Amino acid sequence: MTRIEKGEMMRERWRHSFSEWYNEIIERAEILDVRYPVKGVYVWRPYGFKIRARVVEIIRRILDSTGHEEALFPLLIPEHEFAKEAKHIAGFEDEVYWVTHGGLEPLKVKLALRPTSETAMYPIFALWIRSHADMPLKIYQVVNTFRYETKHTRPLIRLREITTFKEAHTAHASAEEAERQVHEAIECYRRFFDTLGIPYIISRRPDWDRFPGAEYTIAFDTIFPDGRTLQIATVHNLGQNFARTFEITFENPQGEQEYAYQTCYGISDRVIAALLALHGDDSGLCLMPEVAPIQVVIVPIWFKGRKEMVDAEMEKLKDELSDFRVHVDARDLRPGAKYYDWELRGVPLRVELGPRDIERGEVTLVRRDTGERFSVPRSEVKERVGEALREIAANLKERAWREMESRVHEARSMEEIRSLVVERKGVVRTAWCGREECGKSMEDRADVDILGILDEEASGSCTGCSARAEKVVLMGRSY
Ligand code: PR8
Repeated sequence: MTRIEKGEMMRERWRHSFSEWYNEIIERAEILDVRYPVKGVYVWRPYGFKIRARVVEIIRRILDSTGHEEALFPLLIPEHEFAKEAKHIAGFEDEVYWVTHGGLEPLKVKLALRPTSETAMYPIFALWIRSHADMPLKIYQVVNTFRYETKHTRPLIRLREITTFKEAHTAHASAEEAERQVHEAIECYRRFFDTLGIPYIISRRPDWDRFPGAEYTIAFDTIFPDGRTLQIATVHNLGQNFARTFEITFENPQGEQEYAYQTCYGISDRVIAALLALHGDDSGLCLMPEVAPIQVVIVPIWFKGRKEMVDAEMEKLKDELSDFRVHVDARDLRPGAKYYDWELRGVPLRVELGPRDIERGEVTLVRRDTGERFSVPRSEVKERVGEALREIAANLKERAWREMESRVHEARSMEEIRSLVVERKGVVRTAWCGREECGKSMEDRADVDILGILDEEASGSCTGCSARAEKVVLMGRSY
């Protein structure tokens, strides 16, 4: 049996009862406690929190190395600032939580819990930016935000308290610079998702689906095993819209006052949802080594009378593997019970050490992603563990891309759109004339959304109206 076949055999339930699998894993692998008594709000448990910390570390590293600076703005936004940008408020008003009282006293100015921080940051950007020399300004923060979601809430996917909102906001002296920033942001997110082995499709949202107040929105979507897409990152070119509202002006080299050009881009807990969901199987999570709280678990195989010898060897082995995040499972349990636990939690590599291994001068390694079990010489253990972890990361990434790509189909008629998305649980690429009216009618007729416009040349005729096709669009059903 090939490695691929072996891996696939372990993904029956994951594939066919994905939603059930996901909800169960989040709890059983101790990622979140979902019993908190507020809808759409969950508790991070220590194991999940460690994964989260590593994911956040990766995006911080990428942003810091590209000249972004981390800051921290307040959670509360006064109503008069929040309401300034008309389209923004129109887009968010039914999702905002309001603080109306301080103790028993009604507040004179209502305060919004940030659903996103444009209206918290930009009045301050207006104070910071004076001349073109103050730009580019590239600020980010990692905070919680609140959105009163009315659609079905789901752990990490659709939250009312988004606990891991990484938002970046930039200001530039020209439209070209802002445009270049959009590309830099896309590159940052590519690197981020590539590190996490999360496959993605990049598209431009149709105009009716762009971020409230933006000129245009570029989105990253991934596809879950149930065929639904999940938006995992967005990059927005804000043009001068917010700058006009918040009076963010600068003196250009000619000595004239101009409005700044802005972009903003964000990711959320959804990235962690994708990380867990896409790399799992029927036994539980399969964590990417880069973010696994435990990369290698050592399980001793004790035989009567040989426990001391195994324990002594195990200590030595642990020291030899100190470059990795190693955990020794010395609990008084059967090895099988321990295997089960660590498989559920997605530890990438297991090392088994028993008297026989010791006599032979070997250790046994077991890969979480493929279930492969093999012996390696004790003298090479450090190199072989490193090698196995690299192979696991590469395999998880490759198999996630393969799985996602297998769900994308070409559709040439309305019937095909419907059947490929609804029955085959996929996502389709199809031709579109570019007219909003026709796009919306395609969505209605197929009961499938236009997710985005792909950066590709269109040919032939529009699937919706038979006029000349101008664009290739991605259609599917999303979370
Ligand atoms: C902005 N402003 O806000 P965006 N639960 C989990 N994740 C979510 C939820 C939710 N309820 N809603 C959105 N997201 C801009 C850019 C600052 C940063 C995730 O953009 O509204 C989605 O992955 O598009 C989305 O792409 C990201 O937050 C940013 O939200």
